[in-house]
Amino acid sequence: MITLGEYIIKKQHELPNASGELSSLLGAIKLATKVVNREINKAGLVDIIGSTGLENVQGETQQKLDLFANEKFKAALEARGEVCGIASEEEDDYVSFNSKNSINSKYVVLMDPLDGSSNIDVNVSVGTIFSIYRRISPVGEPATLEDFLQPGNKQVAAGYVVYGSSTMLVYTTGNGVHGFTMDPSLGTFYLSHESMKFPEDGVIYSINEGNYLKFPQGVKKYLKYCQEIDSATKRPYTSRYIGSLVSDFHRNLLKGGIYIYPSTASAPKGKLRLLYECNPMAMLTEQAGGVASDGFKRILDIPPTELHQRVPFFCGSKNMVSDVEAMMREYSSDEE
Ligand code: P6P
Repeated sequence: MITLGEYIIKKQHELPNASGELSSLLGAIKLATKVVNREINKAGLVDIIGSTGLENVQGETQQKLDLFANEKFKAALEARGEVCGIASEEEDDYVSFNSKNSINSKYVVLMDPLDGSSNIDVNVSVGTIFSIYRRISPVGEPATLEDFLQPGNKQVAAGYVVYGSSTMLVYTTGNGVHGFTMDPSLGTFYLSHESMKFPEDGVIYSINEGNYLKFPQGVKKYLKYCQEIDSATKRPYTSRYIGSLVSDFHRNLLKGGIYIYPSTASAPKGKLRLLYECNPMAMLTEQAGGVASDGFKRILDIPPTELHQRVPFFCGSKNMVSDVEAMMREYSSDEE
């Protein structure tokens, strides 16, 4: 049984310019995860469920736990002094850390501190998503917007925490995807899933079919393909969607499957955010042998233009993504 901290140190030599800062940064995320996990596990007993009555920059109602999680991750990252700034779903703009330690650090973190948080009140799994880049702006100066508007292929690390039947932290530094399960009696993460891989094929599809009438033609065709009866290709597939990206992703990573949040007539760019949802999940996907695209092109190559920009998101088992991409191409002319 090796702990997350021991594993990070053991693998540190594999990191580019391995000087310990990234290891320390991952340690700060681990610490904040434990604090957030404790509150989530007793959410029904304390005044922390429900909404704040406030809205984030996306116009979405902020849950009390959204803000709690955001503050805990922000504080842990600033205190550790390895990060010069963060961007978050819960922050209108990026936040530059200007303490002496932080301003001289090399990294920035982008995060969705509590994804799927509307599920908290009904006791359904939620998650944290994080993405780590090396800063572009000069060390010793405040972080700038360009530090955060980097394409996903520049990430040095990415990961998620799933607060489910057990609490797991899954991350990559570009050398495979590794999962750690928390022992709640000790509050310690232990390696439980080393070198996680997306099965090339799967029989699970995750999408909000309530939006069917608003989907692009290629997605409609793919859904009908999933539902056809053909034992040779193990169809009909199984529909599994719980409204929490991290949980749907995690199940599909373990069992094989595809997660789709496409553009719709009412949301032409889709719903998920490129910088702190799609890019980190895409890095994990590719490191696990899967594919992540916007239906046409690689997520990690999309050049960001703004912090909270949205993109359509197709990710998971490579043969499943390949199938839907073929239908997206075949029917894309119908949409023009
Ligand atoms: P819908 C949660 O708000 C989230 O960002 C993802 O975690 C989840 O998969 C999706 O949105 C759910 O969106 O429109 O289906 O409720």
